[in-house]
Amino acid sequence: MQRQLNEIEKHGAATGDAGVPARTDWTIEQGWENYGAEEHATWKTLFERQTKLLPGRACDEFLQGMRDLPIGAEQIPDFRRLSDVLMKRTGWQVVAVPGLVPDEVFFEHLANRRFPAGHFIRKPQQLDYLEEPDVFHDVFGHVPMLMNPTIADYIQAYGEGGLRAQRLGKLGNLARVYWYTVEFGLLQQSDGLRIYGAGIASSYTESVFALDDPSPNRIRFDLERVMRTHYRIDDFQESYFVIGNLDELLELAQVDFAPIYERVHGQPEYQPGQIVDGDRLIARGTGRYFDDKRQEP
Ligand code: HBI
Ligand code: FE
Repeated sequence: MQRQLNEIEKHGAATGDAGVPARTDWTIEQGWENYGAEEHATWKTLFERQTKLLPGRACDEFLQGMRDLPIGAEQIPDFRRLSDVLMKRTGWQVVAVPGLVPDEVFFEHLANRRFPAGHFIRKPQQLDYLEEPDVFHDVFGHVPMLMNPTIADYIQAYGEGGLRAQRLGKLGNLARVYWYTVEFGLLQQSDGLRIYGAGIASSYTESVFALDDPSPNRIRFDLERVMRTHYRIDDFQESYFVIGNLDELLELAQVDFAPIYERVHGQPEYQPGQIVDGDRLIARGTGRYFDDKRQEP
């Protein structure tokens, strides 16, 4: 997280000379008319390969959300058109931001059912990995799930929970819940494991790795367990946490986290690849991919 925040400061370009955003909520105009042919072409490349890959991999709700949205291969979507459809369905909007925004600003948007989406698109040489959320990650990865009423309410609750967690000094714990659900969550469907996390759904390589590679652990989601688990922002996850259905997230949104933060406080934390007593394992990972990497010079 710290590393991500430092990134914000470097992005003076989107802010004024003093690094201060023009609007206090950090929103900007998407400036849809200003995208060039090359930027639309990058979107198309990403869109087409991901759209081929996801049927049978993304959960049914994701695929349905995608079908119902004005999103296609030819152009980067116009946030105004997305918001029109989204607003009618779940009361959400998509607003443009320059990239990562401060936590408080991010939570305030979510708590008000506004999804802040990066307005820029990655460069053609960064197709497979970038750290900052761009329009492909934010729109392709997150917005289809926001068409689902359950996820729509869960992410709003996360925004409200984020503001509370910040006051309690527990943002680290909450961020892990977000990470292992909204960003990297897997769902047990009757016909097998599926992706619902946006970080996976917007990544070609991780969409395959998370479901098919024997290396990572796949562990039944447990709130306290996840609050105690570190995550990696620079590579595939070593463990994925699996929910049984999306309604589990809504139950989670109704839980008062304050006493749980207290319980978790001072207890041992877990490394991303660690398996611990009490884990309900869906698949124990071989760790192979990560071991190989650690041996690289
Ligand atoms: N800003 N644009 C954007 N997108 C994010 O996902 C995001 C952010 N700022 C803070 C943040 N995420 C996280 O640090 C919180 O979820 C904890
Ligand atoms: Fe994201």
